[in-house]
Parts: sequence; C-alpha cells; structure tokens
Amino acid sequence: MTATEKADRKKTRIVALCGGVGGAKLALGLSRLLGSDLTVIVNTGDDFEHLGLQISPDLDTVLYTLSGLANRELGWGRADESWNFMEVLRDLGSETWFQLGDRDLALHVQRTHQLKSGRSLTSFMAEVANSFGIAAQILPMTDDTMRTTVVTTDGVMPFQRYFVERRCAPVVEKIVFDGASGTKPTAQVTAALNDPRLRAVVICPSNPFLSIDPILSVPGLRRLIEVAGVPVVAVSPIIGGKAVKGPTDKIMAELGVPTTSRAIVERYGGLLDGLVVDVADGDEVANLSIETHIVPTLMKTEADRDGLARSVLDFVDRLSMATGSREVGCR
Ligand code: FO1
Repeated sequence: MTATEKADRKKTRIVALCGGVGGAKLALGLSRLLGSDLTVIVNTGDDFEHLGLQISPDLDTVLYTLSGLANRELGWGRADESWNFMEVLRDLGSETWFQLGDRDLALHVQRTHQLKSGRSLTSFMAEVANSFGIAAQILPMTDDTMRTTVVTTDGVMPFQRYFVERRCAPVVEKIVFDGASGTKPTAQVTAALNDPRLRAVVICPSNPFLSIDPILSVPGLRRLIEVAGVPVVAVSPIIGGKAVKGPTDKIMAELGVPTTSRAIVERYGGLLDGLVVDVADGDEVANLSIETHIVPTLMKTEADRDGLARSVLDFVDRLSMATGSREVGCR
C-alpha cells in the first residue's frame, strides 16, 4: 500500500449534527481542531420565508460562528450590525417581529435570488462558507423542504412564530416536521456519512426536539449514521437539570419528559454509543447502558469550546479503541 493510500484510509473525519447557538459553539471548537476534516450537518426545519426572503437561521448561525462573524450578545446574526432596514420597515408599518440586520440582510437577499434561479441550498452555502474562509463543510440536512411546526395550547404555529414572535411562551403539545416524508439526504450528506475516513459522529448540545429530531427525521439519514460503523456520541444540552440557554427544559417539561441527560439518551433511542455529560449531572447518569464521559460542558470562553471539542474527540477515540471499529455503530 502506498503512503497516499495509507493516509486515505486513516479515520480523520468527524460529522457533527447541529442546530443553532449551543451546537454551533461546539462546532466552532471542533472546526478549530479539525479544519477540513469536519462536516457539520445542520437543521433546516427552522427555515422559513419572511418578507419574501429565504431565511436559514441555524445554517447562518453556524456560518457566522465558524467564520468569527457571529453576534455573541444576541446569539444569532452578525457582529457589528446596524438596523436601518428594520427601522424603515417599522416606519412603513411592516412586520418587525423578526429582526434582520443590515449586514445579515445581504445573505438572505443573495440566498433568495440564488435559490429562485434553481441553485441548491447546499451549493449556495458551500460557496458562502468558502468565501468566509471556513475550511469545514457546512451542509444543510436536506435540500428539500421540511418545516418545523409547533402544536401548542394556543394553536398550531410555524416554528419562528412560536420561537421568536411568541418567545416560546405557548405550552407545547407536539412538534411536527411538515414535509419530512418527502425529503432526502443530499449527496453531500450521504458521502460524508459513507466516507471510509469517518472517525465518529458527534451530536452537538443542541435541542434534541427542535434541532436534532428534524435532522434524524430526514428519511434514510438516521440509517446512514447507524450503519456508518463508527462511534456515535452526543453532548448533553442539560447542565444541572437545566438547559443552558433556550427552551429545551421548558419544552421537555411540557412534553412530560424529565429534564435529565438520561432522557436525552432515551430520546436518541439506541443511536448512541456514548454521552458526554456535565460534571453537575455525573451521578444522574450512573448505570446508563452506554458509555459516559463526565467533564465540564459549559462553553463560555474560547478555551471552553476548544477544551470540550478536544475532550469529545478523546472520548470517541477511546470508544473506538475499546469496542473495535467493526463493532461500534453496527446497530
Ligand atoms: N431570534 C430571535 O430571538 N429574534 C430575532 O429577531 C431573530 C432574528 C433572526 C434573524 C436571522 C437569523 O439567522 C436568526 C434570527 N434569530 C432570531 C434566531 C433564530 O430564529 C433562532 O435562534 C433559531 O431558529 C433557533 O435555533
């Protein structure tokens, strides 16, 4: 075997599944360690058309985070933003419940134009990521349309109306992924999960119900992970019985699910080989049926993000060595 063939066989590549803010922080840490060896598959169930524009909030959060352009205070959108467009919209009496900054706006206008011209979301995001200097691949979970819809005690509402306009206040009864059965994984998603150099699949600490479930609802995508033959690990979004940010714990309570890391494992239903859990929840995950890695998971600083990413990679490699790559992941 030549040196090039040997290098090609090395398992270097990580696929991360990711939603918005929380997940993107770990994706950033992973991207700093892995560069082009990282592929991030991102939820597009939150996407919607607003003011005639195609908005892809989670893709854009990952894009801005990995390029260092993210607005850290807001958790979404761009840093150094101005809001002239919104001010004029307000003066004109238009809807302003969903804030679009001037710099951010350019991305939505360009995406809308390109998609209308027949370009795929995957191809558009690849070009933008490249122009932003991102080495990792950022892939929409599908190029087809799936829309997260929230059934609440106040009625059925599209995701962004529930999340942004209503600030997650309505009580959730059910979450539905409209159009899921008509979607398929893209060629790029399939290739990333079939890649012989795949080292592991990492589920970022995103909301399992709102951000990861839509990804796993793309028909065939979950199966691609199951047969990949590599460790599959999740980082729990729960710290000390609470979600760090966002409505994860509120939604879990409303759906009658305990806000525990154990419940996260049950949610992923047999997909996981390992769970990364915060030190505050170490006792709670004793006797879990899968391996656990108990470390601080709160990511406040760059050092936290890098440290957690490094720790997750150590964990997946430990799992690979312990189980043998032929057994791990062959569910
Ligand atoms: N989140 C908000 O809470 N309020 C907003 O006005 C808002 C605008 C917005 C614009 C572009 C974008 O890419 C994201 C935006 N988000 C906003 C965040 C986003 O809607 C949610 O955080 C995600 O969908 C959940 O992951």
